[in-house]
Amino acid sequence: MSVPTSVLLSRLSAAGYTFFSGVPCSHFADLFERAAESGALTDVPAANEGSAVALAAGAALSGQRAVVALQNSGLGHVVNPLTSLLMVNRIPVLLLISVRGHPDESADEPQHIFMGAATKAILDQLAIDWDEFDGTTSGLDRLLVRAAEAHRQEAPFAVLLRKGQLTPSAAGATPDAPDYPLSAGEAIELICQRLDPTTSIVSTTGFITRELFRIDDRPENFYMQGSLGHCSALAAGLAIAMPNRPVLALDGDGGALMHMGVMSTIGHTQPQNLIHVVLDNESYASTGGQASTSRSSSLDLVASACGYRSSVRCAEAGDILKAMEHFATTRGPHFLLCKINRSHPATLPRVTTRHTPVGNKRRFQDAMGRHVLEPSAAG
Ligand SMILES: Cc1ncc(C[n+]2csc(CCOP(=O)(O)OP(=O)(O)O)c2C)c(N)n1
Repeated sequence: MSVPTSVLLSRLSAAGYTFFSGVPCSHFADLFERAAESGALTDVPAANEGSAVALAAGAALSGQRAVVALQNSGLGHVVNPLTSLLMVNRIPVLLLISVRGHPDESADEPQHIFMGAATKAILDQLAIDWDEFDGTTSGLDRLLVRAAEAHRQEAPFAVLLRKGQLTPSAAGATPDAPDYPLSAGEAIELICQRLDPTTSIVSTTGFITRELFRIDDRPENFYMQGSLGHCSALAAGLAIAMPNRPVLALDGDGGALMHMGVMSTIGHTQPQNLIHVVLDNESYASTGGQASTSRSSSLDLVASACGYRSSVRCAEAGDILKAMEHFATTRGPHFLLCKINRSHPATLPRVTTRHTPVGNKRRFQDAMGRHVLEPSAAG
């Protein structure tokens, strides 16, 4: 059972909510697009879920009712502002949490298993009142009454949603797709063409990892599904620990924005063997193409300002090749911002069709000739 996004938004607005923030999940159908065009809600796109809660708390302090939509993977970002901001100051906010890896559903991708099993227990542990949405309009109304009661006690309330419980609204535009010439796949092919073959590639969550897997599934690839936003930090840790091995972080704009502070760490620590690539389609393509905020930011200038030794912005094949050739002969850290369009093949293979996460990790460590721990029999 499901309700159209438009019904959810009109019920939220009837219940007095005027402020909306969050980070998309593919289970939210067109919620973010419709919230952005809704005249009744102030829509504020957040770089990560913790910021979304703080933004909502700011609106709540002004007397507005605020909603934050997030995937349960974002609960990790949210625990700090939930506990040390909302709970301690008694600031009411409504959380709409899409539950990936729900224990009652068929198996989800591995990165969702632990959080899927722990979501309700975490909310219980934090003493946050919550309930599951049953996919009906009357069920939604009941939950909003419960949320209003919680808010009267100056407390947050969480609604847990499952896959398919929201259906896209018939009307409404999708955000403008950027019309840069290259797709993510084409940009990855060009980058791989000019790469030292020993380069360790760390790829970010979502379609970018699946594209790399489709194009060149090599042992030197570490597919980082999950932990969105931490791709460049993991790559930097590897580069710092293994200064003689070239390392490339294959990041997205959503992932890079999520923890942009790591760019300062990279500039500060100067791993000379690190190339940080951001494939910037100005959106979260993996969850449905919702707009990110990268269109109004210049990540290449951020990299320069943070102290990367070189930073290049490009959108054309020739410029990518030229930048990669320059990076191969000079000291890093290097930054490459590739402005790309949003197209992908109709079907993208999943890494899990060939590798378990642990299998991928072992193959990657073998390729580097490193085994930090003796592998156990499992996995
Ligand atoms: C903490 C967290 N929040 C949200 C998600 C859901 N999610 C998975 S991929 C993705 C989009 C990432 O966007 P970007 O880095 O720009 O790459 P693109 O999808 O555009 O290739 C999102 C929001 C997640 N996995 N983890």
